[in-house]
Amino acid sequence: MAIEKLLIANRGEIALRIHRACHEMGIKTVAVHSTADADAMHVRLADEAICIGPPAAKYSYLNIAAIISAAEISGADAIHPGYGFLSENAKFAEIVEAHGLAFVGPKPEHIRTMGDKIEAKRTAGALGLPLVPGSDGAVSDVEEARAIADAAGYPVIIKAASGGGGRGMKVCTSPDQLETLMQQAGSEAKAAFGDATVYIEKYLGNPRHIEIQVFGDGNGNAIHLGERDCSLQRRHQKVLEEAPSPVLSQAERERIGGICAKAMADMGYRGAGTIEFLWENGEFYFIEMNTRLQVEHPVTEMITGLDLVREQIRVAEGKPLSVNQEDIRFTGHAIECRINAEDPKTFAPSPGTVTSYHVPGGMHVRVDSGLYQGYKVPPYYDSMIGKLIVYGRTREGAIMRLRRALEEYVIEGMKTTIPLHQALLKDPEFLNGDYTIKWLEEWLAREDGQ
Ligand code: MV4
Repeated sequence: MAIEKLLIANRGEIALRIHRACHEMGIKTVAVHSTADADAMHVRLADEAICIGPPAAKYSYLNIAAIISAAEISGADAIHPGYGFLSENAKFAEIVEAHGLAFVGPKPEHIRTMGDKIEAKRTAGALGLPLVPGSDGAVSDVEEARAIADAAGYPVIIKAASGGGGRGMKVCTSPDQLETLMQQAGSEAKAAFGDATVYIEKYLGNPRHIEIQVFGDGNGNAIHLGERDCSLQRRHQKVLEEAPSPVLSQAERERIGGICAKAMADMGYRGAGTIEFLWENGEFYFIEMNTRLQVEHPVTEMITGLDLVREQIRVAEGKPLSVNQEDIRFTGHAIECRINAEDPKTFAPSPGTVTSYHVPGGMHVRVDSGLYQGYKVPPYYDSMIGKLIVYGRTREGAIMRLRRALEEYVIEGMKTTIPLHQALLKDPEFLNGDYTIKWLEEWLAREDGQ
């Protein structure tokens, strides 16, 4: 099935990213937007635009009936969900397909499986991915929990089956806290997700977060596109990502990548996916899989030369992947800075009108952003207003280029996290690639004290 018109069920920079891939493929686009986004760049560029509701996402970007209606009225034959919003909603994917539309994403059953963290872990284990030691599934009984924790060794972490993004986790350092923390985790999970189910893992104290980009054609063929190091996070929000990871050798990349690609081939996975691991002392431990295109996908695009959105659309059309594993070469180094409309010290949101604007350019510099002079950043959504991605032949070269690009970047009318990135790029430990998931928050606390 050839896609001729695609509806973009998202907003901001990713909506623009999807629009660009479509127009490069000769595909017409339909933007759907809330009343707050009528002036967005992707709405202006799209071939058609349909207002689907008020600012609150619940009534617009999460409004399945309104989005399906917009697809029917405009005659779109596919829907791309982007990231966030409905991108990992299995029910939405089913409804899209039931209306005879192509869902630019994985099969609904795979979205559902990976959305349940216990099912995801069981599936990953059966497919041969290395797991964090811990419970085999849900744990409800305290005696069972004790036996599992004793076997894994303290500290352990209690996680919500319906959790993710770091919500509903409890670290337990000794047996006498186990019962209390299990109950707390269970009731917090119930309140947050409507599901009290929890499971237990050995707690890794100081790992890196390394994720593998995978791609499947839905017919048993799959490839990996290497890793991204996303260890630099604050409160489970990524701040800066890079590819390749400063700690992996080509042999280690091929080994874990090969395991992931084989797993995706065996399950008949379709589209883009990211397999998240914690990495400690040279070992990978699966934690979760994301069944969507991720914010940080451009760093992978820069080191592989592959257009991931184009590839997603191709497989949604039923075409094979445009490349084989042997065609993929990892060249150079890419780094992405997430630019948020936030105070760079307190991280308080800072929406406003862009009064002065200049984006960096030049060789190997990419800016994915819907901003323009005069644009008013609405206060209702995520504070990320753009991404600056640079490429260099080496990590050092990429860092030099990133400093130069950040120097050129002018966004006036609101506070942004540009100064935070400039400070980070001076830190000797960052420059050495010497950081873990705890490093950024400790660095911020130190910076705060100075
Ligand atoms: C862990 C962990 C340590 N040990 N699991 C946080 C979000 C969710 N995706 C999984 N998370 C973690 N799981 C075990 N067994 C530490 C974290 C974690 C973390 C992971 C990735 C990136 C940043 C993080 C920040 C705090 C905790």
